[in-house]
Amino acid sequence: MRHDAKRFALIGWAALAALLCSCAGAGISHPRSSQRGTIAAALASLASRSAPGTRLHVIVQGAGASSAAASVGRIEKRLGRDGVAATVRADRLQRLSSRRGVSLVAPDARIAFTATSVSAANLATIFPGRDSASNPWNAGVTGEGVGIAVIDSGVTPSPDFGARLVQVRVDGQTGSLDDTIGHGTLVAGVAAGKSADGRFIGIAPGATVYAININRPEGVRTSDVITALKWVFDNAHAYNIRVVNLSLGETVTSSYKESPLDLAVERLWASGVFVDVAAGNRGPGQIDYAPANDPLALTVGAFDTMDTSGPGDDTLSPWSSGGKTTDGFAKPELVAPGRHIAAPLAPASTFESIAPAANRVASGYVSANGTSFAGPQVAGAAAIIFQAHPDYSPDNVKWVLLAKDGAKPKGSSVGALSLSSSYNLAGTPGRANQSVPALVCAPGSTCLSGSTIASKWSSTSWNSSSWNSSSWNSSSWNSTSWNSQADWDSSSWNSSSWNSTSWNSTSWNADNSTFDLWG
Ligand SMILES: [Ca+2]
Repeated sequence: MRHDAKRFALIGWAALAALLCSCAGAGISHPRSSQRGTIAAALASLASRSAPGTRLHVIVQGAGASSAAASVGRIEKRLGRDGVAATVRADRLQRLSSRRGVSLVAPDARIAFTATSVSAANLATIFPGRDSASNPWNAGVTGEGVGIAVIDSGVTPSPDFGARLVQVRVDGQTGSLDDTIGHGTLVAGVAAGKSADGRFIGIAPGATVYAININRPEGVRTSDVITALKWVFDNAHAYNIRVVNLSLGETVTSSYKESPLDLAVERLWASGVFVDVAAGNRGPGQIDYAPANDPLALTVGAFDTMDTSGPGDDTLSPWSSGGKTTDGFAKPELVAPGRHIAAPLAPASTFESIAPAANRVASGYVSANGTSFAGPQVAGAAAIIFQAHPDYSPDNVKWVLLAKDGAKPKGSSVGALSLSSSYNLAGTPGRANQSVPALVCAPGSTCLSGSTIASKWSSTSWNSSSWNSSSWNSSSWNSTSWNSQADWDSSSWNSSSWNSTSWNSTSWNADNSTFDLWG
């Protein structure tokens, strides 16, 4: 798989953290010497854009890092037993990664230490205040250093994201990665945008957005989403992507036990990545659509703030999907504001051409409705919690968001996102999902069958080099509950048999018009 990360920031952190873990003796398994080391996507991209003789600053990891860096490049700094910082010519990067004992070559990126100052004083929007995001902002916690993968219609670069936006190119993807629909840019803005004037700020305005554009001329399919999820799986641990936002859903119902998309979501979850999913805009009783039907993921419904900042008049949006899944799980677990949510409007996009004048709240900004825009508020909240608590597992984050939720809006059976109380939890968090029969469990853990949870995750494994594409297909991921689908190998990821789900481009439009996206 080839990746293209146009921009990167803070990428050095993950590699550095991995090395520090190595020094402390945490378990890092080294690939066999016959295996080729990985070149981090951002570094491969940088090298492809560099002249052959350009000296690149890299971090080399693995038991043979030191000798490899010394012979192919120049060692600049030793970083413990199994790693060095080095400079190497761009045209020798492949040679370096192929050397015996090299597991990873990552960029030795520039780190910005400038504190992100975010103020809620000039906000033109209600939702960040309703979510109490200013509480962590005031403490300087904005999601900085945490990656949020936005699997959507792409995100168009703008000053609101600046260098915090990485446009991901997955294998076989050609052409512009910009957002020609407008949906993904809105979603990313709600999660992590920040306008220069401070009027439009997402929940985690310091987080890095990894935008994976799954919009396809022939229509979007389940396999496109799974391909994107696998990219996250392969790269999450290198770039510290802790959160995935999915403001999308299949158009056919399913049990999570027979959903390849839910299986992919659960693989990510067990690897340490939190996944939030928009509930959908089909209304009550319409919740059996993957991935909103997955019991591990946190499903987010929408309520109406009634355009007032006080919670007293807040009411569940009638189109917000909810109910009990065919597998018996109540969804959504949490609600967030989902009407009149303002965020950046992608230039030259479909939304730009169809947005009514009344929704154009400022030049370059539009307000929209839908659970699509409630979900990314939870994604931003999760990024903030992960910055404050990098040792939390996805089960911990889900627990803290649910255990410390806010009052229920009228008509809602579940509470509203309350970032302040979740962020300020004192003591040890509990774990969500403990009685859920998950589809997968983390490699190396005991996956209990039948009626108990799979995902046993520990923070020491986050930086392990064992997280790679081969472990995505590891047989140890398969719980006994998944025996009906025995043939999980790499060839099945692109199987045409998965393309029967009619996840097509019109569903974007239906999602927008039928459900009052602009109303
Ligand atoms: Ca209100």
